[in-house]
Amino acid sequence: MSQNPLEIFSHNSQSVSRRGFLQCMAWLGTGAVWVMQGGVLRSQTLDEAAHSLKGSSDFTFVQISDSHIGFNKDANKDVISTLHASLDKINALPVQPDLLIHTGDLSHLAKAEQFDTLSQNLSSLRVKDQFFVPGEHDIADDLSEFHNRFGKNTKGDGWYSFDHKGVHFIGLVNVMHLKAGGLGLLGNDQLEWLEDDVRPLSASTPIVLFAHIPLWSVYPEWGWGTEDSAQALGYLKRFGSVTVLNGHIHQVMQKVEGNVTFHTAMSTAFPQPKPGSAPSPGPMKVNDNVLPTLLGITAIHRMASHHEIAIIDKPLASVTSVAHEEETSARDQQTEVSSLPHTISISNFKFVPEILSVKLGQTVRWINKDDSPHKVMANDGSFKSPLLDTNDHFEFTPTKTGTFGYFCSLHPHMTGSIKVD
Ligand SMILES: [Cu+2]
Repeated sequence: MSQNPLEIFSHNSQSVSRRGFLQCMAWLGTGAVWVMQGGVLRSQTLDEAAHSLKGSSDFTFVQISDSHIGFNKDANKDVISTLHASLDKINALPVQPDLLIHTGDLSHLAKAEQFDTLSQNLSSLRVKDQFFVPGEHDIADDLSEFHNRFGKNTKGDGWYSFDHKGVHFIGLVNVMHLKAGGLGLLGNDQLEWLEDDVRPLSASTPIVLFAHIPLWSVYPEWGWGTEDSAQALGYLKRFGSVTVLNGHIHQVMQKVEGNVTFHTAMSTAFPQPKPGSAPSPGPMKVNDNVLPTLLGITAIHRMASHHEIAIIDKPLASVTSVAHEEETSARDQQTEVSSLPHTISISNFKFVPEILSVKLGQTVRWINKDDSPHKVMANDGSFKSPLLDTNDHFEFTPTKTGTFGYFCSLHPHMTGSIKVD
């Protein structure tokens, strides 16, 4: 996992220009297929896939991700419409998938009405077997709103497994109990459960593992990875075919490592920048006619005979040529930093200033200037904010001297400290 993330194969790899990337997306939309064979992903043309899927497809399932219901900023003011475009495409598939998997961030702010809106919309699907894992946006103080609707019959923080036509599916939760300076986390309880869960399976059982934050090191600088994923994957080493599906990064990235194929999905709501190509992750404003090509669904076809999994990424619309220069980044306009004393601005997924000195008795105020929510949490748990949406603030008055570390409990790579004297 020591690859430079920019060198990891993806549709927008260095080998293709931006124009090529968009043509690639359009090409995908018209039916390029990713096939996993013996642990290696390969692409097929539409004709090949249509032929091979028609006769030999055992079953298909579809993945959507990162609906962010409730998001209404510039990057996409109408996340319901773009969700609907995905759902319409799923309903129109010539072969209806057996299952739908949603890989998290159903909601933007974990509000009851946002979850309800998603449920209502998903009820229009012909696919009735729907499976979910939470994203960090689905946690308010806890996962209760998510659990009440989507986490029934799950274990621990919401992990579970099930079998479908010979494939063992495992849904994992890696957005809870995150630690300052860390990444996504599965935790010991879940790892132990996973080890037990797969123990009775024969090594020839195909495994599909899904979780919100990537279970591979996409870009740890932005928190795009899971601290203890190697241990989880260690339990799956003996299996011949393991497919890992994630969301969170709002773009397609794929990697094959031994018997494991990793795949991240696009968001139905808004795109995020390529790793390292912007000051921070977060909603990316792009030209309106580009947006539909960056939002999409993933259809995965499982072939009965060859233990192959074909992955089709299907953008909502096809745009054949849009110049790179037309893109703008919302974050370019987000460098505003408050000059008020004792104020920490949360901007571009950073606490500014990172270290703040105050006198005992003075109040510290955090203001979120990002289009993404954040949540301030003391390293020792002694104070925590509610979920802070854009322009929300939180105040805390230290009652003793010393240096106090804190982090964002949604994005634990964001850290800061307060020096009180
Ligand atoms: Cu955050």
